[in-house]
Amino acid sequence: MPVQSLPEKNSSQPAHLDELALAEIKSAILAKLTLAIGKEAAHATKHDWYKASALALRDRIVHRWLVSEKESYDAGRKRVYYLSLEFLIGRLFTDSLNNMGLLAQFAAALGDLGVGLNDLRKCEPDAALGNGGLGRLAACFMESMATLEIPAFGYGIRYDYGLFRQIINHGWQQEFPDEWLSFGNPWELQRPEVVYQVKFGGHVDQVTDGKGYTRAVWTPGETVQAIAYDTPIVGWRGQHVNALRLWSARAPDPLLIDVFNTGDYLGATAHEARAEAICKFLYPNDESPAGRELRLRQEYFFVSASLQDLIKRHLDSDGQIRNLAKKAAIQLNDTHPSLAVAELMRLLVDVHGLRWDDAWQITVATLSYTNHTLLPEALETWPLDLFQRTLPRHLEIIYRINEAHLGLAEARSPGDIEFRASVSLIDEKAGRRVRMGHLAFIGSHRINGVSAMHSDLMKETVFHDLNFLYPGRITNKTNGITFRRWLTLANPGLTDLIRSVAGDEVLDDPTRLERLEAFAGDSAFQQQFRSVKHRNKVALARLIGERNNIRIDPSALFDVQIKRIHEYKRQLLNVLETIALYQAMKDEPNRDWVPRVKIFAGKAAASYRYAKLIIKLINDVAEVVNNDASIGGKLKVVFLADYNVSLAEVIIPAADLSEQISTAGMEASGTGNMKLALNGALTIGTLDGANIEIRDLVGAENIAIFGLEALEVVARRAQGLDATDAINRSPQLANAIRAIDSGVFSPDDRARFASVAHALRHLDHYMVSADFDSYYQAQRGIDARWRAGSAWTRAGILNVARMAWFSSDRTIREYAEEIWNVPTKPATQSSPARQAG
Ligand code: 4GP
Repeated sequence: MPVQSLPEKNSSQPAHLDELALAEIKSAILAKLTLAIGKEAAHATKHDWYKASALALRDRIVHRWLVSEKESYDAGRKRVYYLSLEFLIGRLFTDSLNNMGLLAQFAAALGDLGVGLNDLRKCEPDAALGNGGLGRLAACFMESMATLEIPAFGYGIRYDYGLFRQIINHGWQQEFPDEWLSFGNPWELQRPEVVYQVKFGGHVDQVTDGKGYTRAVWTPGETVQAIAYDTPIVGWRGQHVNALRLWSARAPDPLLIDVFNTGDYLGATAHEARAEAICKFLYPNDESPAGRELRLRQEYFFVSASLQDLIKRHLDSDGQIRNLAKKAAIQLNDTHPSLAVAELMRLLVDVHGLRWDDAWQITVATLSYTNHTLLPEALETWPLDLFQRTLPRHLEIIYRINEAHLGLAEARSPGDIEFRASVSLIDEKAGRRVRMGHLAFIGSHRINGVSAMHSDLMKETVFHDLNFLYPGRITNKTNGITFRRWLTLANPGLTDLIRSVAGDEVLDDPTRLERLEAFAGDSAFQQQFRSVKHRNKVALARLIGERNNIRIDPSALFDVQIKRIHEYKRQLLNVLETIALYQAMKDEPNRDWVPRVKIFAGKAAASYRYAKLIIKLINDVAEVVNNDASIGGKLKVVFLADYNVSLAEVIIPAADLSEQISTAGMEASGTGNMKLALNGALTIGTLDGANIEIRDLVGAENIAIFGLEALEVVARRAQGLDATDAINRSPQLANAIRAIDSGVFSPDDRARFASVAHALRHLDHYMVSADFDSYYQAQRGIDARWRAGSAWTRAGILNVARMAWFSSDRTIREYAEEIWNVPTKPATQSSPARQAG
């Protein structure tokens, strides 16, 4: 079967196009161009065409949206609310076209108008309203919730600037604002009538009424307005549309005219700037007190607006505040929205007049919380004084929740002061602080981790004592990814090949991927599989040539590590292996080396200096290796700048090897691991996060596992962090560290990486040195497999065939059944999906 790529034909489209529909689409696009953009076709830029097409598509989505809304409203259905400070969406144009079944029609209509759909696609900026995995998961979940026809709202912040744009300057990361809204945003609908007041500061008084009841009255010191912007998210086959509602902040009085007229122009808008700072920028650096305050204000702002909005919707349709838990399920994505516990209590008790105990029961029944990391620094805590200043009423509420909770703790473990201190909502150790992870836990009926191992570790580590106090609340929901974006759209060639053996039904039922198994050893099929991969690699090689001016050979092994730069993700381990391999090649230039291209991409948090130094190291190593003629181009190192969803969509289909090499016990799940395996890459990885479930499903022989296991990491750390033993055992490691330390890669500043060398020798918290040998050996095993050609391809095909379980549709079904208690569209399934674990 011929393999074609966008935009000529996409896998989900009918073979022949309806002429009438085509004419209608053309005239819709032209009408938008004239009436909404104000341009003649002859003068329109690509960007104008993109916007006109997006608006024409949006009209069609909005019709479905209104129908979806009406249906769920009329049926009085329970709704899901997904509260997340991050939605890492990427582009929506082809995603929405594909889900609406309109990709071929739009491509043909635009073709007739003399415009290429693929060119227009690139005009759309990525919506990068997230940092990494947690934000991308939220985007996959929004798509799956629409696909499964769950009435759902995503709630977040409409940041003026998303995740920073990364530029690599002489090897160093530099951050620039991401001006994603500068050309407008055709997807969103501003809702000027949907405005809520969000209050901050002030003081609380206890007021006794005529009947002798005392109640708290909060007199806030500041009000900020939240205005809604809705983006429709359409599910696969276009049957259901949900809204992603993002809040923008503004001051109630935009301009103090009196002050302005005195000539103090800055003073007249200072309060506006303070209000608008809330939605200015994704994740302000929270190293400074001002940054921390802004972060807390962001969290409360979006939580309060979202809860007010969903309660209003509930009251409009049900009328009874007491029924909230029956009609609404609120999922807290990480601790960022955990103020929802206190805010929902405030709204129920102070505003809607419920009794405390009833309000608490409703709160716990409505809320649930997903934890995404065990890193203690990511479990937010807020200094009491900041909290008191910003949210005095909420602090009172938290104290009262804590009182009952500590009473429970005392009953469970009488006289155990340490136990009480460990479960308390207030951390008394490092200055008094409010523990937001604890608050989310106590206020939720279900708490979930994102892979089997992560959920188990939650019980054993960060939530050990809370799990003892509230047994049965922790559950696991292993992450998933939407196959529509990460297979169908990102890899149309592979999709066509899969359809040729698994039938078109595979687009609705991923369990049909299993049908590939029968072809895994078939040499003709293998050849087709390889040629799809090769074409994707040619496309990536072209992009690398354009962006980095590095020539790479598409037939080399593409070894890919793409994710946030973090010590625990161990890009450093990968670089060390790169250096060791380079040295080995130099030592024996005539050996039959497997040609490799090491591809890195990812951003480091602006304030994370060590991670930024690792980026510099990768680029410095690249400079030396790529320009050393003595190794005959057998090894190339590429750092692709400004990693984002759209770049991932190009890299992933072209990857041969997927690096999932985190220190065991530290990666909660990973989702890049799933995307890469689904696209036929083999994984080299540790027994960490969802790698374990991937191994269980693809089979141990189709994945390369290495390194210390989580328990061994704990045991080794307990013995100390010195890695002299590991270095003494491994000449390759010793040489690689020496090269870094002596300035081989930094001749302009030989001491640049001294801190890295020191950490590798004596502060090996992330087990980079400890795991080096095992990793190096596993990589040589990869070389051997790669040489075996057919066996490599077979393993790649089996990876694809066995990934069905990692569809985010499966994950969302589990949330719906086991946490939210909402029905979903029945699965179209030919055979039961294989279970992991
Ligand atoms: C990430 C985890 O690091 C990753 O393992 C997981 O797959 C992802 O969440 C989705 O659950 N965590 C974050 C974060 O992105 O900011 O903590």
